[in-house]
Amino acid sequence: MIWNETTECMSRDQMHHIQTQRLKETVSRVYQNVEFYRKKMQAMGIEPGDIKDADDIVKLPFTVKKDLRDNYPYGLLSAHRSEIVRLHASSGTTGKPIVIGLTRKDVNIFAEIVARAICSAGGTRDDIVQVAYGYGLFTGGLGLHYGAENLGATVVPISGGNTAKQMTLMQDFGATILACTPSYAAHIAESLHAAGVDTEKLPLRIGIFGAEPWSEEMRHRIEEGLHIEAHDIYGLSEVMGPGVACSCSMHDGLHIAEDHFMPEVIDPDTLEPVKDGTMGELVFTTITKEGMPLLRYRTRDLSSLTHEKCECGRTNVRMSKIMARSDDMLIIRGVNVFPSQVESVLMNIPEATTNYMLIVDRKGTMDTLEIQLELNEEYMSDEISEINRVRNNIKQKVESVLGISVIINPVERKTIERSEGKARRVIDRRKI
Ligand code: DLL
Repeated sequence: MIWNETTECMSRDQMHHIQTQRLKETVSRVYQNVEFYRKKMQAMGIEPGDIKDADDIVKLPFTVKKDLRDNYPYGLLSAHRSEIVRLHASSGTTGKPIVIGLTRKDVNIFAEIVARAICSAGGTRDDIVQVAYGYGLFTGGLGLHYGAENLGATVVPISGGNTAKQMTLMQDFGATILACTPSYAAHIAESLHAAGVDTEKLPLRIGIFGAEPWSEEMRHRIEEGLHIEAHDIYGLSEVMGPGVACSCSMHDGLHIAEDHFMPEVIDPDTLEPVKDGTMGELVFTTITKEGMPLLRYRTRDLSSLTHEKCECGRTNVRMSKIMARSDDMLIIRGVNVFPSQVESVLMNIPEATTNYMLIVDRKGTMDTLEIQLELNEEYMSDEISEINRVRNNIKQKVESVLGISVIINPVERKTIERSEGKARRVIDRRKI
């Protein structure tokens, strides 16, 4: 089922027309109301009148996270404070948090795009949605909550954590959809199995997972563990929150709600847009937001776009699954390594559980990469030779993909920290 056929299945010409109109309105709005953008545009010698078509987006200035920090908390608001009905914030790893203000119209659009996303994942008003994303300043909990209510489904607003209660309520209330981070879904699956619950007998049928990178191989693991179909939902607080894009039944990329968020993919070095199919940095311009519209916001997420036809019937552009952020890249002995590459290999190895951690260190002048990994009990052996066989097999597979030597360290069960939200999969001791 498609939630909003008019906007999700329109022709490219119609979409272009709508985007042109909305982009012009947004540019005028921020030029008028936000000093930061007015100054930036003046410095570039452009005025709102120069934006005549959606393709003119390339003339506009970029926005980066630092701009949000520098204007903390209300500097980028484009609506009067009294028009703002909700604030969200994201702490990030360093410095001041960033704050996002939504007007009533923004909040309604947020609920619209999440309803679309749940629907494209196969959800209907008959579903019971267990929202195990964190509620609060994070957009995950409230985002899924209002989207599911808008769809007309039954929401269980349990928030993240308290896994024992998650398991009890999941069974008692008969949840059919689980919404949380993929790492938390893996943890819930593991906990259900450990408690002897037969997940095949649960009514749970769909997972709506996102907020962190996860490989296709991890998706299959979670699908097997929970006996569900798992979908990928993408978004970021600065742009709105979850629902900026979501996978459909084809599982071949994520449809972007491009009538609200115009995407571009750029080469992060030259800042020039790249062609469809080419990986680069994802950039969004919000074209309907009132509270805090952003022009050409650089997400740091790496993806590519495709306008190819999708069998699901939606015509909205698709972005490829985000496997990494440019800031996630580790440089180990001069070689670029993305943690997701390691995950893809590990999740194809039957002996590996979903619990792993990468530890990067420096011994003398030499970088080292250790992979701590919990192995499946059925493969755990007291025989040193058997553990060595498994370790060597994993080592060989990971090294052939990464091209650098790694240390595989099978650890005791339950030694690796479990995630209830966004997982931490890398410890880089070189920075400590
Ligand atoms: O994580 C919003 C969200 C909540 C998305 C729930 C999906 C589900 P932030 O905390 O601002 O917002 O973090 C945004 O998380 O720039 C990506 O790097 C990453 N991210 C979000 N969704 C995905 C995904 C929320 N499906 C940042 N795959 C983004 C990979 C994702 N990375």
